[in-house]
Amino acid sequence: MADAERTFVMVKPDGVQRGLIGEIVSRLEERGLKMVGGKFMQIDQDLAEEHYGEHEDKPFFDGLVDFITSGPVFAMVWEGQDATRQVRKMMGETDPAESAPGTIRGDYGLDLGRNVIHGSDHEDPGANEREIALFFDDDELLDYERVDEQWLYE
Ligand code: D4T
Repeated sequence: MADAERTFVMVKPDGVQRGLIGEIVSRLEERGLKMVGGKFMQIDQDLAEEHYGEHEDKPFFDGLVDFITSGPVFAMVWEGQDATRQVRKMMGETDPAESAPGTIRGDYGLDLGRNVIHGSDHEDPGANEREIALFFDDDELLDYERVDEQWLYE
C-alpha cells in the first residue's frame, strides 16, 4: 500500500441525532478504509475550543463550540492509502449546499452550521496526527489487517 496514513473523522452531534453513524461508517468501510479507533463521547468546552482553535477569531466560533458540545459525537480514526484526502472527498464541501450529491454532506445536509461530519484537513500538514492525538491515546488505536486488504491494494 502506498501512502498509508491515518485520519481523524467525527460524526457530529447532528449526524448522531439523525441516526447517520451507521451510514457514515458503512460508506467508509465499503470504500476500503479501515477503522482503527472509535469512541462515542461528549466533547467538553476545553476540547472543543482546542479542536476548533484555528477559528477562535471568527464570528461563528461560539456557535460552533456550542454545537459541537451539544450532544454525543462518534470520533474515529480511519486508516488507508491517502486516507485523509480520500475522506475529505467523500465528505464534500464545508457547506452542504455546495456539496455534490453522492458526498456525505451533499446527501445528508443543507446548512453550513449542521454539516454532519468532520474529517482532518488534507491541506493542513499534520492536522490528522494533531487531531488524532487530541482525541485518542496511542493504546486506543489498533494495528490489524483486514482480510480484504490483498484485494484492495495492488
Ligand atoms: P470541519 O472542520 O467541521 O470538518 O469543517 P471543514 O474543515 O470542512 O471547514 P472549516 O474548518 O472551515 O469550518 C469548521 C466548521 O465551522 C462551521 N462553519 C464554517 C460555520 O458554522 N460558519 C462558517 O462561516 C464557516 C466557514 C462549519 C464547519
